[in-house]
Amino acid sequence: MMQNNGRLWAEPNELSRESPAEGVTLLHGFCREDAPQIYEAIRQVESISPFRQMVVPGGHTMSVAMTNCGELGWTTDRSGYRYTPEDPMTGAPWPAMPEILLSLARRAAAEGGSAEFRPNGCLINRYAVGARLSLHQDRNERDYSQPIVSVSLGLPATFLLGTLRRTDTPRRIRVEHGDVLVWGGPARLIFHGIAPIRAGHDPLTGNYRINLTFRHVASDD
Ligand code: MD6
Ligand code: FE
Repeated sequence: MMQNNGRLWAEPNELSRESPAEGVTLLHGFCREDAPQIYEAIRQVESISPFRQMVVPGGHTMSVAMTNCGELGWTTDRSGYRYTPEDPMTGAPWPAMPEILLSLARRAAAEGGSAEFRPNGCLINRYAVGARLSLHQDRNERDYSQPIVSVSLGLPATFLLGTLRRTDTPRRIRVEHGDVLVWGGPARLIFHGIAPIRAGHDPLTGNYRINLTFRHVASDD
């Protein structure tokens, strides 16, 4: 491991941990070994609730394709953002969260200091080359006491790490295949996004980046 400007640079295939901001832990390579089985679980989910490009309230179609697993799934359409127990595309409940995903999320949260993480929703994002996610806050969960665990697979990306103010220039953090970000506490509501994905090929996912974000969503009852 080498020091470079105070940042730890991991050798390829080495595990390392960084804290790019208070409340954010980057576990580099945390799920790289399990990635094939994780990806297989995503394929199962996608066979029930396919990836689709959703429309935001302003009328624009997102470049990122999304699906969900778990009790509650995040969706958007012309009328707004919300969590629902059913997939609006199929009318059926979102697929259950596969055990391998639940266990990964809980182990990563514990590494990031949250031993009691109980995710009940997982948003799955699929980025083709050129797809991006503009700066946003994750605030539809209504319970901000638990972290978000965010898993990156396939093509690398530049994660835009902002602050609590939308107008601050975000920092750029590279996230790669097998990396896991644990995100909570003082960072829970910071603005963030993903810069346009650059062309490439990944042996597992082909021409895509896949991201899983596990959350605890407060239910209505
Ligand atoms: C992505 N992630 O990495 C999108 N949100 O594709 C997110 O929007 C995100 O990674 C909250 C916490 C962690 C995240
Ligand atoms: Fe987000």
